[in-house]
Amino acid sequence: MNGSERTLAELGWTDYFKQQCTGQELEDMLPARVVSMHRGHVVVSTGQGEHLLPVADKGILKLNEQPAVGDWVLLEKSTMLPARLLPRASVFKRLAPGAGRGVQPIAANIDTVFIVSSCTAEFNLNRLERYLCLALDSGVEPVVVLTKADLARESGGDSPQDYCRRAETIRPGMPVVAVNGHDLESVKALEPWCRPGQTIVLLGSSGVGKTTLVNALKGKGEHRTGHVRKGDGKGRHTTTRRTLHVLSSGVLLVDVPGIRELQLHDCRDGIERAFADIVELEGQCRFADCRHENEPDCAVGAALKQGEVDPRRTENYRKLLEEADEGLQAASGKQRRNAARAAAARRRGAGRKPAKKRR
Ligand SMILES: Nc1nc2c(ncn2[C@@H]2O[C@H](COP(=O)(O)OP(=O)(O)OP(=O)(O)O)[C@@H](O)[C@H]2O)c(=O)[nH]1
Ligand SMILES: [Mg+2]
Ligand SMILES: [Zn+2]
Repeated sequence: MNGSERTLAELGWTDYFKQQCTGQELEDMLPARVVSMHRGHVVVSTGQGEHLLPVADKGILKLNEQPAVGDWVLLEKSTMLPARLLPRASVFKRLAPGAGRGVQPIAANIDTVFIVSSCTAEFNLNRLERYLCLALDSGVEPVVVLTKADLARESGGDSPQDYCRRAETIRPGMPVVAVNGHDLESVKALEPWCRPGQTIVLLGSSGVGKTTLVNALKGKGEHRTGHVRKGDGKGRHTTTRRTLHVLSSGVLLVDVPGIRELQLHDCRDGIERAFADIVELEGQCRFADCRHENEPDCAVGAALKQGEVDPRRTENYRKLLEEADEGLQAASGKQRRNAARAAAARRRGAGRKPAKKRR
């Protein structure tokens, strides 16, 4: 945050959040948005100023849930202590790395996700699909932003347009934009999504140029970025905490440190959306537990033979499903039950058939 005053609407407050509050709460409490997370505290903004809320051993003081950047909390006007975290319109989660392996919220109440990759050797369709599943699981449509368009020709001879065309194959109709993060004119291509009050999260590997993009969208270079290493086009890891930036244009950007190990949690819904064509074919296989290897009447196998589906996508779909199932098992018993219950409720809500047996 720049320190200047904002209205709640400028911070992304909408009727969706207001409707979650009782009349009494609207009188006695102040809504505040989580703008950054630190080791011992979180920083929230009411628009009039920023407040530091200490984090207790288990979650923030009294709060019902662990907050994430972008969350809205209600602060008691008399004490300025947090009372309640408001239900989220959307949340991006991942399986926490290392021991414990709980599901960790990355950012909340997001309108658009920029999946950031680059026109360099880092570009990888399987990785883009991984982010796509995560985005679709939270119900938010992604935009793929390919940075370092100026370096495209250096690493392999493909043009930025070639990179865009390859990225477009992972989801028909998904916007894909190539930019040079150092060129403010080029970054203007992202304006259609950067509307006032809209919250955008930037997800992508370390060094792809997320912070550089935030700076370019701000129109100035005030946040530290790393240097591109010669040879592999990678940058050095510099962003160390998730931060919500409120730009003068009114857009809210969440810069996330490069996610080295983006492990899928139980985002089976997102995977099924990202690979809807393959899921549909699977429904036509003779056996419900078909592995699409050599089984008779295998619709996926037939489509592969006809060249109608990409073998890489089919293989990545299978791998991501397996990983999500492992993620589900790795999460603690309570989280596992909650995730399964929420997924079942979502499926019921969408009027869909029950999920097929897990393989
Ligand atoms: N040539 C070129 N360099 C870029 C571009 N975008 C970013 N860079 C450089 O790439 C390096 C890494 O950029 P950052 O913005 O720090 O990357 P990041 O994604 O924020 O990285 P983390 O904070 O580690 O997640 C920096 O040296 C940038 O100057 C671009 O479009 N073209
Ligand atoms: Mg960064
Ligand atoms: Zn099959």
